[in-house]
Amino acid sequence: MKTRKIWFSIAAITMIIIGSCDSGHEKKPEKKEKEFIVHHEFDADSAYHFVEKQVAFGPRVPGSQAHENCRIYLTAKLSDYADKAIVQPFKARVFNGTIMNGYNIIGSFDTLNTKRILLCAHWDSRPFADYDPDPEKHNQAIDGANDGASGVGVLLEAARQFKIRKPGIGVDIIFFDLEDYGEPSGDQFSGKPDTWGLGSQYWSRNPHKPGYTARFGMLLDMVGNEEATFLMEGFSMEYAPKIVRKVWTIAGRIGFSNYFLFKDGGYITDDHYYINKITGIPTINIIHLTDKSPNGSFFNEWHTISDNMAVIDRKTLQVVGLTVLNTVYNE
Ligand code: AHN
Ligand code: ZN
Repeated sequence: MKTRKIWFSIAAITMIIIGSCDSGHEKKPEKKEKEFIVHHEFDADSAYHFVEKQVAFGPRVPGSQAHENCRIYLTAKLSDYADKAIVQPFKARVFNGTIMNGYNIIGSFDTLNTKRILLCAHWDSRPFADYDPDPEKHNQAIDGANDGASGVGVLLEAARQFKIRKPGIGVDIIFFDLEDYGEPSGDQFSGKPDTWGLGSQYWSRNPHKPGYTARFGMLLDMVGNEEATFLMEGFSMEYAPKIVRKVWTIAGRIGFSNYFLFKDGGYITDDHYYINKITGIPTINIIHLTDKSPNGSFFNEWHTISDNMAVIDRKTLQVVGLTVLNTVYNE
């Protein structure tokens, strides 16, 4: 009798082991693909309106009244849409040695969630039209409708959407200041490094929350031109190749493969470069790059006084907005 009992026990244990091995195979977590749900809501007119509002203040050159008025406007909008909004003031030495006041504007959703995504754009506009075809205009400030306001406009509309439908993950939207105060090209060009992205350099060294981190970041720059092409920018591919491929794949999946091209672009020293280098958060740049422009890799009106509302196209704002929203909602 005893031996029969032992035999039963051995058989039972063996069955349990085989059984658990089997279910272990089926439950391999990396094999379980999350179902992709397409998010359709993004109001292009609303995004366009947010771009228009910024441009209407006049060039948002740091130190100017327009800059201050726009800061108040953007802070109010983020306070309205996000769970928490703050302004991070800082001082930075610009290329000519002057110390200037800058303000990063930050809106956070689901503030206690430790899983986070960072979305960013720069809100200042360039004080010099140093690439204008007319040399007389090289010292004029630009509207920066595309270079600056477009990315902020798309993210404000994204914020408005996040208030309607919660992202399901923590999100921080940062509008960086003093991105575009880089040393102007010209006769006395010294080639000083790191004169661009002063707001992102400051934030990367002094994040709004100590020890802040995120799964990944997406920077939007020049996302408003008609039929814009988003090439795979060099630093993004160096620091965050998986995120580039993830986002480009999502863009293709929702019908925007004509905009997001699986084609290498050049290396652009932009806010994402400092975020990657200083914080280690893998961050990509969704930036209009082309090889057709007379200005090299940027859009035709880049750093000219013609970077105004006339270059903004609702469809492109929509394409970028939906790509960003679908990436966030499916994370
Ligand atoms: C350089 O041209 C080195 N960086 C460009 C970054 C930029 C300027 N983004 C918008 N305006
Ligand atoms: Zn610029």
